[in-house]
Amino acid sequence: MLSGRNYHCGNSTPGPFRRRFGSVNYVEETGSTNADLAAVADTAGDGTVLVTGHQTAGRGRLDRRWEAPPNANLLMSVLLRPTGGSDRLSLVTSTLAVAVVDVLVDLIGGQVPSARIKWPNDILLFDGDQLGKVAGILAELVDGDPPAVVVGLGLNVEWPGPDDEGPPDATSLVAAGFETEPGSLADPVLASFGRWLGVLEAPGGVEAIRLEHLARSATIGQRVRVESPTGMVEGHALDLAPDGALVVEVDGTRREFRSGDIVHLRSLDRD
Ligand code: BT5
Repeated sequence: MLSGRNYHCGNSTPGPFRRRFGSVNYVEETGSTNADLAAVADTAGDGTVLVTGHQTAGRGRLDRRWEAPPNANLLMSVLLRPTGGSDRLSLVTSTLAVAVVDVLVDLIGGQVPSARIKWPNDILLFDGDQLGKVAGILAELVDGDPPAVVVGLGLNVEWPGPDDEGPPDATSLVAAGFETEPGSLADPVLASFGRWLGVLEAPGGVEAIRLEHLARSATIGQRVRVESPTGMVEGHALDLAPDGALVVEVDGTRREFRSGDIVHLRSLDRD
């Protein structure tokens, strides 16, 4: 059982997609919302949501830390058992990234900055130049029959502000000039995520999400350095494979990367 109370995040988004998620559990503080949902994956239903005001052991990929002071940013995780086939599992990160970009585009309106996805799991803000990483996504597979995916989102709302020293290359909505609160973003994110999960799970959903990710990608078309478990290479980011892998042309050969970090070399060159 999840402890905590329900989180009142408004009813602004009626319709079937919002109902994909159960009640939104809220705890003031925890270690990691991803770890909490993974721990109850045996019994928790599809669409269980946990939001917290503060994580004492927020995690990124590869045991990295996800930082945020109390009550400044949106920190949430969702447990899912996607339908439509196991090929959907690896696309949950892309699906949430597409959903978050749409929420940010709505919030920002027609103005700069723009929000785009840096493969595989970052959301960046750009105003011509790169302003920084405004959100990170961590999807973790939990074994079981059927398996579950716990996907977590850290969205920088108030921190790091313009005068704060945050993690390298981090930015926030407030630093980019958008005064908003973490609590007001949970519901729009869930509504958007529910909508895009519906697309993922429908027939043709794998290709549909690939195309939506491509349309919001900051990475495709860039010269990139890929730091992967198999080493470091430089090349030209060409495409996304159906399972979300990054297709990079390296010395005339197409290679696919399913994990790793990338550096956008063109934006480095411009600095
Ligand atoms: C991520 O990892 O970007 C995934 C972050 C997922 C966080 C959410 S919060 C709710 C849920 N519960 C959890 O415990 N986690 C999820 P990665 O790509 O490995 O990036 C991690 C790196 O980003 C760190 O090593 C720092 O350099 C940097 N970083 C840490 N906190 C940051 C922040 N608030 N904003 C921007 N960058 C940050």
